[in-house]
Amino acid sequence: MAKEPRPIDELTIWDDAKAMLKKARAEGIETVHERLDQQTPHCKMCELGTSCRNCTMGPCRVSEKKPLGVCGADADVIVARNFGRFVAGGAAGHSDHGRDLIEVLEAIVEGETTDYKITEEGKLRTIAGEIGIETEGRTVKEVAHDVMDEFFADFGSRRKEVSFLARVPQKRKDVWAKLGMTPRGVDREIAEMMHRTHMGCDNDAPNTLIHAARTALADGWGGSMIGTELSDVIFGTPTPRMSTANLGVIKEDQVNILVHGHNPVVSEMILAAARDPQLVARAKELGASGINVAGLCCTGNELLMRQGIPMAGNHLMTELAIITGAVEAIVVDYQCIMPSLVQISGCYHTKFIDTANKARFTGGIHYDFQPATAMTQAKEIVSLAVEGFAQRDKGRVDIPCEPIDIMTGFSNEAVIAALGGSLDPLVQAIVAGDIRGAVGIVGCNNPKIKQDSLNVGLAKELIKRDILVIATGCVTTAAGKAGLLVPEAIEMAGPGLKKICGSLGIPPVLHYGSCVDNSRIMQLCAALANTLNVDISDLPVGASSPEWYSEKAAAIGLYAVASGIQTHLGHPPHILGSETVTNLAVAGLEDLVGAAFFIEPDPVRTAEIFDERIKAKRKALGLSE
Ligand code: XCC
Ligand code: SF4
Repeated sequence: MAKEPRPIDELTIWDDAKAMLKKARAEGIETVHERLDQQTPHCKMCELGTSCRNCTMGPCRVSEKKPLGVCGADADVIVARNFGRFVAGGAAGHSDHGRDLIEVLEAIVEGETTDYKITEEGKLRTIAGEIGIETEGRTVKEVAHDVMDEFFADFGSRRKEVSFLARVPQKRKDVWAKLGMTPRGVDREIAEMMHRTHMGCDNDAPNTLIHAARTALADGWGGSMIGTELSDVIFGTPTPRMSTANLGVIKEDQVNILVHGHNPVVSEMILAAARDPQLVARAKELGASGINVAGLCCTGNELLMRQGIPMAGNHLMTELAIITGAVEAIVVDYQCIMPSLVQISGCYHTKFIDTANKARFTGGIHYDFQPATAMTQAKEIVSLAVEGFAQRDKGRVDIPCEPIDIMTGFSNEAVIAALGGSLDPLVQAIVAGDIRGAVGIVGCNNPKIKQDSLNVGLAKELIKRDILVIATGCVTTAAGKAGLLVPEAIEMAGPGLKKICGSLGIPPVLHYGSCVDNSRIMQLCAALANTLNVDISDLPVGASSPEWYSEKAAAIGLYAVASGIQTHLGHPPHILGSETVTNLAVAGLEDLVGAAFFIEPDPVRTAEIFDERIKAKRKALGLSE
C-alpha cells in the first residue's frame, strides 16, 4: 500500500523548494522524498552495518542470535570492513577528480590543448617550492612538468608520504607515523583498503579503522588538495566577489544552462562557450535575451568561487531546479548527480547532457569531454541548449522567487590578502578572543533531514558565540539563502565576530569553496598551527557535516578527525552495530589522534558541544575562554 506523502512543510525550510515540491506533486513527478518514503523502513542490519556481501559464502547478516558470518567474521569485523570500503569510495571520488586536473595540466604542458591555460604562474611556483621542486631560472612549462610528475607519483605506491605532507606540522606527522597512518600514495591506500577487506585479511576492527583514516588522509592531503590547487593554477585563485543564490537565479527570459557535478574542467568551458557572441546572437534570434549559466552542487561552487556564477541550489534542489520548467540543459560531470535527473528532465524540454565516460547516464546525451577538444565540445553543448529554448512550454514555467545576494571567493590567498599579507591579524583576533574559534560546516543534504534545517541552524548558533564559520559544499547555498553570506550578516553574530568581520567588510560565514576545497581548510589549520608552533589538535577549531549523505563526506570527516579536528555528524554512519567501532569513532580516536567524532541531531546542542571544546582548547593555549 502506498504511504501518504509527508507534508511538504516537513521536507525543507525553503519557500522555493516548497513551491517546486507542490508543482511536482501537481504534475505527478516523483522526487527524492517520495522515493525515500518507498524505501523506508530500511533494512535494520544494513543500517547497523552488520550485513556483509564480500563473498559468495554469504551474504551474511549478523545479530545477537547469529553473531558470526559464514567465515566467522563478527559484527566488529563486518562493520569495520564496510566502513573502510565506504571511506575508500569517498577518497576515490575526490582523488580521481584531483587526477583529472593533473591530466589537464599534462595536456597543457604537452601542448595538446590551448583551451586550458596556466592562469596562476605565481601559485604554481609557490606549490612547486613547497613540494621541493626547483623553480629558480626555470620556465613555467618546466616547473609545471615537474609538478605534474610529482602529483602523478602521489597516486602511486613508491612514496613514503604524499607530497603535500610538507604542509603538515611536524607534531601531527609524528602522530601519524607512530600509528602507521601516514598516507603514502592515494591509489595505494584505496587499493590496500579493498585488499584488507577481502575475506580473510584484516580481521581486527581497530586496525582496519586506522587504515581507513590513512586512506582518508590520502584524500584530504593528497587527492583533494591536488584537485583544489591545480584548479586554482588553471582557472584562477578565488578572490572575494558578490553573486546570487536560490532558484531565482534561473531566468525566465534567457536560455538557462545548469552545470552540475564537481569538476570545473567541464563547467568552466561551458561558461566560456556560453559567452560566445555567435551563440548569444542565436539565443536572441530565438527570442531569449541571453544565455544564463547557473550552478548546482560543487561544480557550482567552483564557478561561484572563481567566476561569481550564481548558484541555483544544493543537493536537494537539483531535481527541483528542473521542475521550474525553464531549464534548457543540465550539463553534468560526476558525483552527486541523482539518476532521477534524467527522468525529470524527460518530463520537460530539458536536455540532460553527461560529459564523462566514468559517469554515463542511460537516457542522457553523451559527450566524451577531452581537454584537446573542450571548447568545440562545449560550444556544441551550449548550442543544443540554445536550440532547446524554442521547445520550452511557457505555460509550465514557474520560477518561485527572487535571488538573494551572497559573497564568495574566500581562498586562503584571498583571506591573507584581506588581512594585509599575513595570518597574524587572524591569530591576534583569536588570541584576543574576538574570534573564539572556527568551525567548518561542510557537506550535503539528506532527505532524511528537513533540508538545510541543521546546516543553517548550526551556522547561526555558532556565529552568535563568536565562532567563525567556514562553509563549503552544499552548505554554501544553505548559508547563502539564509542571508549568512553577506557582510550585513554580522548583525546575527556575537560582538567579537561582528567587530572583526565588520572592520574587514566580510561575512561571519565565509564561503571556502567546493568539497574538495575542504583541503583549503586543512591548509589553513596547518598554517595556523605552524604559526603558533602547536599541533592542529591544539587549535580551537571544529568541523561539522550536519546533513551529510555521501561516501565522500565520510572520507572528509575522517581526515578531519585524523588531522586532529573534532568533527560533528548530524546522524551516524552505518557503524552502530559494532560497539568497538562506534566507541573508537566517538571516543577512542581522541587518545590516538587527539580528536573524535560526535553525533548530535540538535543544532543548539551541537553548538554547545563545540563551544565547550573551544573553551578547553583556548584554556590549554593560555587564552581567555
Ligand atoms: Fe555532493 Fe559536493 Fe555532498 Fe553536495 S556536499 S551533496 S557530496 S555536492 Ni560535497
Ligand atoms: Fe559472510 Fe564472511 Fe563472506 Fe562476509 S566475508 S559474506 S561475513 S562469509
